[in-house]
Amino acid sequence: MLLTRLAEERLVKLFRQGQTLGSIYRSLGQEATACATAMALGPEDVIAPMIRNLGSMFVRGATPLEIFLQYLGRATGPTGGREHNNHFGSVARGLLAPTSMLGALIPVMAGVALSFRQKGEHRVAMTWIGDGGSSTGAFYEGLNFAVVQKLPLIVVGESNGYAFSTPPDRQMAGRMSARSQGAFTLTVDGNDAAAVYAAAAQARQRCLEGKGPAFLVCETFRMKGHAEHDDQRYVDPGLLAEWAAKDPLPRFETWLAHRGWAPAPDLRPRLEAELLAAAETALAAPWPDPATLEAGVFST
Ligand SMILES: Cc1ncc(C[n+]2csc(CCOP(=O)(O)OP(=O)(O)O)c2C)c(N)n1
Ligand SMILES: [Mg+2]
Repeated sequence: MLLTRLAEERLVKLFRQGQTLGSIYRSLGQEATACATAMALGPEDVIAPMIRNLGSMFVRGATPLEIFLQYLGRATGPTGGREHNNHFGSVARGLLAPTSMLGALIPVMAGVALSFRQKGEHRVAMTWIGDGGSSTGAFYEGLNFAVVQKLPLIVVGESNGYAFSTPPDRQMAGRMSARSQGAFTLTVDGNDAAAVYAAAAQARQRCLEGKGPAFLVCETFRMKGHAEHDDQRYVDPGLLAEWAAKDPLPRFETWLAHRGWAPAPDLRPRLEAELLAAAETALAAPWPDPATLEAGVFST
């Protein structure tokens, strides 16, 4: 979670310097919903994150250098400069590329889960969806199919108070958990990493027992605007203060401390130094050669 937070802070600096292609979509305050859910999976499971789930990519082994190369559009990045932000996958890591189309990953991951069952493999598929994204047709189709087919699919719902500048009650009827299509549904405090982990582990266990998909709704809050270019002037500052007090990072530190555990004292400076070095390497990396523009482009 700390790596995610600091990596995004570094990305914001690169954005302000005009170095990134496109904007930065922070997960500030929501790190537990991406990290603790992905942590509950086995290495054989497959995830498909969304833009605010960078933390889950780190859990699966993506490196800060890959992320920075990708955001800077460099030739040595995962997509060779053909895509930006976190839109890249890695089959070896069980990581499908995020996509911009809200909801589209749910039928895709229902298909992945179906393939696991058809091949008799004990694996689960996990993806995430925002409260706004849960109003799309693809969300309903995908979840409905998974419920009917009893597929090993976990959909993590991030109920974070906004979809762009739209509060959920202006976009959808009822609470997010009411849109479960009959899937086993758990609603958890999304800023409590230990609770999110426990709920995700329970959902995974049910999937492996053939009991069908789970919809894991995490109550959290988007602490920044939709992206760096959005100053979130439409958000009540009182709400931000309320949720700042529920920041998942210090809460998890407290949870650890109660058990006699503590992060290594040099964790933050070590991560900051690692991220700075990765950013400098990425800034020095080459741009794609225009002569390769058509590589990987197909025509029918
Ligand atoms: C199908 C579709 N409709 C609209 C958009 C444009 N869009 C991108 S992000 C976003 C808001 C998403 O809100 P939410 O699902 O709550 O996720 P959050 O940004 O809060 O994490 C919208 C409307 C899109 N990418 N895909
Ligand atoms: Mg939202």
